[in-house]
Amino acid sequence: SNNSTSGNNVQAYVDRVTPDGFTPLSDDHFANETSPATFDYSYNFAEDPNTSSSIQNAAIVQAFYVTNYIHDWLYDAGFNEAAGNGQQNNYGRGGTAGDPMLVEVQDFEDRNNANMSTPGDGGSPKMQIFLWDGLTQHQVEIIDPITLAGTLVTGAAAFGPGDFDITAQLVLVDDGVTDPNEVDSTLHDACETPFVNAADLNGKIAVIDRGVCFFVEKISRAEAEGALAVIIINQKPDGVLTMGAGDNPPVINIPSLMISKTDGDPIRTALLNTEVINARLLRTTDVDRDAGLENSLVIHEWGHFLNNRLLSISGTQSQGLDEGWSDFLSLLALTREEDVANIDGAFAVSVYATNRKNAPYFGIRRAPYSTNMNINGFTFKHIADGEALPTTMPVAFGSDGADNSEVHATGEIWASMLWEGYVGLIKDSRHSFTQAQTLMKEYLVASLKATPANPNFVEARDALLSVIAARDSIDSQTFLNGFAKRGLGIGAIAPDKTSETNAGPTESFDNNNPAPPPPPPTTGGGTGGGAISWLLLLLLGYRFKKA
Ligand SMILES: [Ca+2]
Ligand SMILES: [Ca+2]
Ligand SMILES: [Ca+2]
Repeated sequence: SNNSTSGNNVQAYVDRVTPDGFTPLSDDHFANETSPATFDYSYNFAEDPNTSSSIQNAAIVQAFYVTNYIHDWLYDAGFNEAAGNGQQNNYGRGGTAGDPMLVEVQDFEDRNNANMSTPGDGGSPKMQIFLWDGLTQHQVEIIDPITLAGTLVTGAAAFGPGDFDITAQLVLVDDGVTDPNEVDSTLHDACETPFVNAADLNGKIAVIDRGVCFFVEKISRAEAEGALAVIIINQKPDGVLTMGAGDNPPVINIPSLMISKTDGDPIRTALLNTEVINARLLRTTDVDRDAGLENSLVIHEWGHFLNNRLLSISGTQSQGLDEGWSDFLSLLALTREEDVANIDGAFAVSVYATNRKNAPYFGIRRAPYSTNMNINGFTFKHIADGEALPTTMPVAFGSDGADNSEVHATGEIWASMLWEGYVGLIKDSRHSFTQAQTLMKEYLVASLKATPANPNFVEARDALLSVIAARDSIDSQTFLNGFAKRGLGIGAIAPDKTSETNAGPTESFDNNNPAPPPPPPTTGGGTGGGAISWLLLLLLGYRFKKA
């Protein structure tokens, strides 16, 4: 209707209640107008997005607006009714109607992700957007003695309070039993009761060794003796880890954090020497993040609808291209004219949803997108499993390249190639920023229409170059330069489409268009033959060797 977030192109609502889809007479809801033709809801970033329908409405309206915007924006570039877009009513302009996009905000089915399903024309595509975990930060500060003072890296517990700030004296638990099968100092593992020094724990922070019994057993025993909190010392040299609750755990009401063996051994030794140690245990957990506000994520998912309506996609390599096109659509839609001054800088996606406070630079991917090879140095070979990532750039994860064929990882390579071409368009003084963006949008939609089913990288490249060459030979050379810079030049050979590891890409850095054919022998009089041959070549587009 025209007074809620249910329109001809998009129906957006929260899907908080099973079953899947809008569930009438439940907590599932659309957002309604706040005044005629106005949807005015404010979002409170300090508030848990689960808590009020008002904050949910803000997220619904945001996702509704963005998905409608992309519908109209791509419509102008050729993704219209006849091309199979999603609309309730097609107004007699071809295609199959009855398929508005369903946008499900705060979807109950998962967390820390989003997805898109795309049935054939006439079936509504469905975008499901999940809530993402708020950032958890935690640490142990040793306050005194000065010889041990400092801030220690900690592992959190998957149980007990999420937020705390407790300062107290440390007490090493002595359970009086050294387990014969354990080599570690199991007098302090808190696996036997009663504790020899149980009376010392009240109002203190218990220090307990990892091992032999469950974390929750140790911590609940300390809690029973009045401990305010627990520090677990890892007994294995593997740093720290998140402490799991195990099956049917007791309810834990006190804070706990793990410290490493390296940090913990000197503390245990000092406590055994009856030194007085005071420490602070600190943990904060931010509220969830609603990915309905993450425009780059919403547009990425929208891209899957575009890609899968315009071509058939299956197999590891094609699905990697699908992810790359989707990331690129986000970059294309969100890059603004004021970004041009730093267009060779770093452009990350899903920074808000992933909420890596310590490393927002990366967003959700291994590296941000950039034409600067020291920021993003991916080339074609990096779609293959086992190809280590460049050491000349920072990466968030996956540096050994073991999982390069994972579709989002492979997508990074394709999107960085498209980004090269687009930045080339932006830098071309013939185009204003708006012209470059519009051209790119049109080239993208046309190339998806021209790409064969289940494409490999070379086929996807050729489809794009051919549709661009048909319009502007300078732009097609710009894109070829970008592909060649990233190893997908003229002589590149794509992995076999059936490979599940994208094995064996052959790189080429050749950006030279094939030489024009020699002019036909002149029989006298004609002077325009060579020029006509050139012109035909430009109009038809170059044909590139396919793998
Ligand atoms: Ca759903
Ligand atoms: Ca539902
Ligand atoms: Ca349709």
